[in-house]
Amino acid sequence: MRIGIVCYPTYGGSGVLATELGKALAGKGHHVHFITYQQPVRLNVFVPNIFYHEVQVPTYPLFDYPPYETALASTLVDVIKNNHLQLLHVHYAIPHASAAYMAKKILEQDGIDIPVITTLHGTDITLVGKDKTYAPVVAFSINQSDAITAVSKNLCDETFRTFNIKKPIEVIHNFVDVERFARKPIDAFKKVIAPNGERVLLHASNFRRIKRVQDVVLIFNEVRKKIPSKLLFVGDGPDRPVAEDLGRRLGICDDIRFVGKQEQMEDILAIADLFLLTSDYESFGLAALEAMAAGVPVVTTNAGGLPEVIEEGVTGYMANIGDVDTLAAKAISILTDDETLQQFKQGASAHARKFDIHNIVPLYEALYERFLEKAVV
Ligand code: GMT
Repeated sequence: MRIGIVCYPTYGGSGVLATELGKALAGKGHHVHFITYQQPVRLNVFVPNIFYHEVQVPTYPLFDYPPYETALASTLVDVIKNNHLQLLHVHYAIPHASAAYMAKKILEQDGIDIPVITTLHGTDITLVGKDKTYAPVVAFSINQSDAITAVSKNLCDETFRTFNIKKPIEVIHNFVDVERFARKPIDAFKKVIAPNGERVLLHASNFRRIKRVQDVVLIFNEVRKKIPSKLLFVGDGPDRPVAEDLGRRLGICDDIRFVGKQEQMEDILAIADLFLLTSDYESFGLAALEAMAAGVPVVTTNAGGLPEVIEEGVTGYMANIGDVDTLAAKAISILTDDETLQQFKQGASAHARKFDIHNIVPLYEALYERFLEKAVV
């Protein structure tokens, strides 16, 4: 198949998922064309049947806001036509679903019918998408998609609750390449982070308000009172100063390390003992799944789709949003003795296999195949 993928190229989960999907499809022999404004961060390999088309957004003194959506739609028309793409898969509704709709309509004039699949990832529905400045366009363009998928049952339900969607939404859970994440720890790295064999707690995100990174610091503060431990923050974003300030105020910043945006998550996860995710909402929580695949138990809120990913008492524990005391107590119960920690580590990696790339990618392929006969070859 010749497939176009549109996504955000940044560190966010939707871009990661879209890129990993494209790489997996290419590995199965499909031709995959990424169309976005920057090389996706996880697209860091050369593969002959992966193509990258950069969307250029020319500026003009008149534009306070260069029209990315128009540039994307025009690039889509060009790429689809000249590479004879058979299907377009867009990740994150805003503005990808509406740009895809525009491209589809333009191509119709040339007798080209390109099926559009829109995958909803979370905040495109639950936060940004439902803002009334975007909502009518989001609802319309989702409804115009030939197929809609959501990364969790929770997100599917939220979408129906939020918008008047007139089509079925298929749930295809996010996936992880379990083999890739099952790494041995790099001893030298572990020694730098935890020189005296302390437990390593980890949080990775884009530090947006929704992640409640202050709760991560508060949980860590409780854990380190009982268990020698270090906290590693991966990623960056608006609330990083919030976490830093709180760490300073609590006098624990010597035990907290911010390592910024990192590509080699598997190496970082390999030295971790516990992953913390304290979000107000997660449609799925891909970061938690990647942690589990690396054999790292998770303590998370029970928000959104997280209960679809975490097996309570086996891969870790969940508690209510903001219930720092319970989350800390759960973390301590996992980390106190080696035997318990080992059990949770095994539970986490075993459960992650249910979401292995080899189980989920065929679901997307089967969905694509349903539209193949419609596509222009
Ligand atoms: O979590 C983020 O802030 C990034 C965001 C994105 O759109 O890139 O992630 C969303 O999509 C991921 C992949 O499907 C999900 O695993 C995340 O749970 C979801 N984030 C939210 O719902 C807040």
